[in-house]
Amino acid sequence: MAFKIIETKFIGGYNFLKDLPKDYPQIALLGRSNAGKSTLVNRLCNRKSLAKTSKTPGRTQEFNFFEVTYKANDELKKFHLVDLPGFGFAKFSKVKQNALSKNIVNYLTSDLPLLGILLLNDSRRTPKEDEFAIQKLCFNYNRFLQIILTKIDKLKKNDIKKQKEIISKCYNLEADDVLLSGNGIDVNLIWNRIFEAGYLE
Ligand SMILES: Nc1nc2c(ncn2[C@@H]2O[C@H](COP(=O)(O)OP(=O)(O)O)[C@@H](O)[C@H]2O)c(=O)[nH]1
Ligand SMILES: [Mg+2]
Repeated sequence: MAFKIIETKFIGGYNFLKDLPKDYPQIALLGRSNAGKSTLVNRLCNRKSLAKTSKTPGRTQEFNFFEVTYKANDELKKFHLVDLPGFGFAKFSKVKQNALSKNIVNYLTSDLPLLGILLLNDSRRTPKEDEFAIQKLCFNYNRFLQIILTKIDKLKKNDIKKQKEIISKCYNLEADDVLLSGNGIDVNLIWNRIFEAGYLE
């Protein structure tokens, strides 16, 4: 489908599910703390610092909403990109970690207009229980799930294919099912996959 991103803007950060906007369809970025979620929001929106990135893991604890206006079939439409809090941040107390995971699970299983999840996986790490739990939830709740390997520029050329194969296998997927993100990687491949999935029209 032909589409064009017209405008992107930050709407707000929210702590409680009850406060989340529900006026437009949502696509959420999910992944371990420091996986590169906010960086990918900026790449997708072609902006330097729309979403705050950080070298210190565990900074984003809010649900950050970005409004994306796009043109498809000569019509202007909108959806929300949602930068979710990172999970599995070891420095948080167990109580805080549990509260954050609960918030994420409640969101994934809510009746909000959540069309799909981009699950970010650092390309140097294999997925663990948390990632598999999210994959299973998405399957059970019929949410479109796209795995994205991040920080590809940190890998040697020869290791990219290898990591793609190893990590996709962990998720029980084919190597080409997973997409890549990193400095110098064309972000349009991710946009294409989102629009191809047919949830946004
Ligand atoms: N080299 C490289 N660094 C990245 C990439 N994506 C994120 N980072 C860095 O990883 C750190 C965490 O990124 P951030 O987007 O804040 O992760 P988040 O916690 O998942 O939102 C920051 O220092 C980023 O600059 C990437 O594709 N390549
Ligand atoms: Mg972040």
